[in-house]
Amino acid sequence: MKSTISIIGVPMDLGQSRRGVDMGPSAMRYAGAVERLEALGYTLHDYGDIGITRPDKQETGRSYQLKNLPQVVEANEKLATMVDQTIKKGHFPLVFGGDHSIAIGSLAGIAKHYEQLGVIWYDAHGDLNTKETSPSGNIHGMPLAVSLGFGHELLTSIAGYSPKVKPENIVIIGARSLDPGERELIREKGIQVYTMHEVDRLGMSNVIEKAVAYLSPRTDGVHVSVDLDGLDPSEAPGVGTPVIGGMTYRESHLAMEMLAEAGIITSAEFVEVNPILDEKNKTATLAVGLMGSLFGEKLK
Ligand code: NNH
Ligand code: MN
Ligand code: MN
Ligand code: MN
Repeated sequence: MKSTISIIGVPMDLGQSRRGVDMGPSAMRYAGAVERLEALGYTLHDYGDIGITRPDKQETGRSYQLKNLPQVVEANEKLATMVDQTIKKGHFPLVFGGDHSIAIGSLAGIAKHYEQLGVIWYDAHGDLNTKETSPSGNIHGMPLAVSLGFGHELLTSIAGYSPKVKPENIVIIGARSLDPGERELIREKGIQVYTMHEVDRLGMSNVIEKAVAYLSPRTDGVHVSVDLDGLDPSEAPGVGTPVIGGMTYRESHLAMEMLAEAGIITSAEFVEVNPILDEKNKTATLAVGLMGSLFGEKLK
């Protein structure tokens, strides 16, 4: 792993309907992210938070097709540029959300640096909706589809190219809430998905071994996108869309530790931490612990 890590915060909650996830970057800093990684011997650059334009009136209802689209596009364009610059400097980009729509900008900034970028999507959801299949109009349910080139053109064309990733380079882990249109896209494109059923049956250790064995030979870099709602809400209560029956604290640490051992991860993001819905910063603290494992705490 690179020895310098660049943190970029994206304090945005416009890709979904519940206020508070815009405070995620602060909460993870407060939980000691920088100190935790410095203690492992990395050099940290905290670039602070990117500026978010708030709409006059935030769209939150169910009737909107793509909520707060212009502002989500603007934020992701900015993020893509920032991420691109950190990679050009030779740093490891570590992005703090914000809601998961920011993965659009992360991947837009990252993917141009790789021929075959792999993606591990650690999430209760597939985030493979388009305007047509979305049950909510929330852009945070769409970033993986957008990165594959499906969705509104203003989103797919961020950073001036599309698609960012190929379906065969994606592995989804922890899914337990997939919408009908997402299931169809998964089937049609042959995307690798380890649902909670597979996590239960195989155990997390086998799931990560298989994911690493699958991605290693076909990719030249792997982005891991950690949506905290991938974990069980009993352990990660501070998220906007909790889904019962998720991955445990232990399983999640094991996953991060095994990814550290495999040495394949080249960029990461931690998203959907909502301090307003949290219990004494439990979820942000959990996220920072997972960062420790991902960056090799156990190997030191
Ligand atoms: N699939 C639902 C939607 O598109 C929920 C997505 N919510 C998430 N995704 N938190 O990770 O609205
Ligand atoms: Mn998500
Ligand atoms: Mn999710
Ligand atoms: Mn551990």
